Amino acid sequence: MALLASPAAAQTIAVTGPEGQSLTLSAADIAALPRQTVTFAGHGESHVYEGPLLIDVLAKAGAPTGKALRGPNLAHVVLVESSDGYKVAFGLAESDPGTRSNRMILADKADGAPMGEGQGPFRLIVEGDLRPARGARMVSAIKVLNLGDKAAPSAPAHKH
Ligand SMILES: Nc1nc2c(c(=O)[nH]1)N[C@H]1C(S)=C(S)[C@@H](COP(=O)(O)O)O[C@H]1N2
Ligand SMILES: [Mo]
Repeated sequence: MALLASPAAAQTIAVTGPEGQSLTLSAADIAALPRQTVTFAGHGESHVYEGPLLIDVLAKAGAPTGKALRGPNLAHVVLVESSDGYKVAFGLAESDPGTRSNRMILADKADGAPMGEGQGPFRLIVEGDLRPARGARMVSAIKVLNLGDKAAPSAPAHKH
């Protein structure tokens, strides 16, 4: 069964930081981060998902985290993109465990096993969501964008 033998570990996620930093994370990079376990119920089924906090992944690309998530940094947003073109956006602070008790994780396992084609290898899980729509399957890229950049007072107006 050649299809079933395709190794999930061969797949990667492209992460882009707010200052344009970009890196490619492998399944091993994701697996090496501190792990969380989140139970999520959707469509009447409950599953146990496992993986790092999304913000720990974003920190690798220079996203502000922890106490830095205040003031102008609250203008940062996250765009999660999947290989089927699905896109989910939210404020960066929503993924900060110091801001909200409901966690966002980048799951690489469901019910103790890697997720198969159509779901994995990486899936966003938003703890506490009442429907699974934000649970992006097949995540392929994550971008952190600073929407505050355009209004930055340090950028002088160009007069012509
Ligand atoms: N990549 C991707 N993720 C997605 C979707 C999608 O179309 N593409 N649909 C979302 C919606 S609307 C739902 S209800 C759930 C369904 O996930 P499930 O098949 O695990 O129940 O996936 C979410 N994640
Ligand atoms: Mo849905």
